[in-house]
Amino acid sequence: MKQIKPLFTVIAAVAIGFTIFFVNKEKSPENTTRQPATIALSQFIKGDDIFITPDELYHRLGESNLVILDGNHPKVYAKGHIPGAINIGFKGLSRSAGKPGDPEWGTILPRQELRKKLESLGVTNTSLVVCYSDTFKGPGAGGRAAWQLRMAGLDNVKLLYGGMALWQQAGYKLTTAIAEVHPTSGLRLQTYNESYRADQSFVLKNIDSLVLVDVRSRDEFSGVDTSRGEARAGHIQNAVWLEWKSLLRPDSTPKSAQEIIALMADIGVRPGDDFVVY
Ligand SMILES: *[C@@H]1O[C@H](CO)[C@@H](O)[C@H](O)[C@H]1NC(C)=O
Ligand SMILES: *[C@@H]1O[C@H](CO)[C@@H](O)[C@H](O)[C@H]1NC(C)=O
Ligand SMILES: CC(=O)N[C@H]1CO[C@H](CO)[C@@H](O)[C@@H]1O
Repeated sequence: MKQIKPLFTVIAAVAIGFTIFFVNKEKSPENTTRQPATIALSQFIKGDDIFITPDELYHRLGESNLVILDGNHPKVYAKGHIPGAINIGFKGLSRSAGKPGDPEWGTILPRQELRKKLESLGVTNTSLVVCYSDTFKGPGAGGRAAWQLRMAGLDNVKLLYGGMALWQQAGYKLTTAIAEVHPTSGLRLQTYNESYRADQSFVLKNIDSLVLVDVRSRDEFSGVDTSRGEARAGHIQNAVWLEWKSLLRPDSTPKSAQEIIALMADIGVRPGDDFVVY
């Protein structure tokens, strides 16, 4: 059976998953807002590989091999998005037929369907794909897409550091112009890398030894909040709670590696340990 992610791969999942946290309702005029904190990607394992900074993305806008995927709700996208970004929403690369709790609902599209979908979005095997979202309105969507694309073997896939909020704080504009899409063909995807996911049978089989981390709100964890469409209230047996927001700073960027290590230690996870997050 599958090996589960080492600590920093999963931290990446979480960081990847939930980058933005703080939203400027107004579009900021260029360069009138404060400068973001120094960005030290190399403190994270694979940080330079996984993230792209707002400055780097800005300087690459317009490059022919760049595909920007916006994971926000279509209504948020319509109000403003990064120039050239194509809206895929939260479940754009996932199976969405049926309802939460149905078998396979919300899981990654089968490989041939994913390939067609990505070709329709203009992705080739040499594209640089940048994913982002707005965490309050599209929580985790950018990271979810980046995670799925990496699982399918596309290695030139990046998550925008700090998401849409840091982009704006850095002084870069949003647009309401709908991006032109240039469909492609000939994309090659790998057989999915199964080390990226833990399925139900794996979790059940290992339930007594596994560290399971529930990253939802405290009320969802405790079963008080049943408003999110989950099939059942509460959490998986033995899961520990660490809310996704607690890994982020108020400016939507990840906390430092040292702070994250300390938070993980509080739930009994040390660097190098395996765990499953949901
Ligand atoms: C393109 O496909 C090849 C072969 O499958 C793979 O080795 C390479 O990493 C892919 N490139 C990107 C950018 O995903
Ligand atoms: C699957 O992903 C893991 C974690 O990123 C990596 O170590 C491993 O080499 C990958 N396996 C394949 C077959 O690409
Ligand atoms: C869009 C733009 O011109 N942004 C600039 C804002 O200011 C910083 C530093 O002062 C520049 O690096 C950006 O290019």
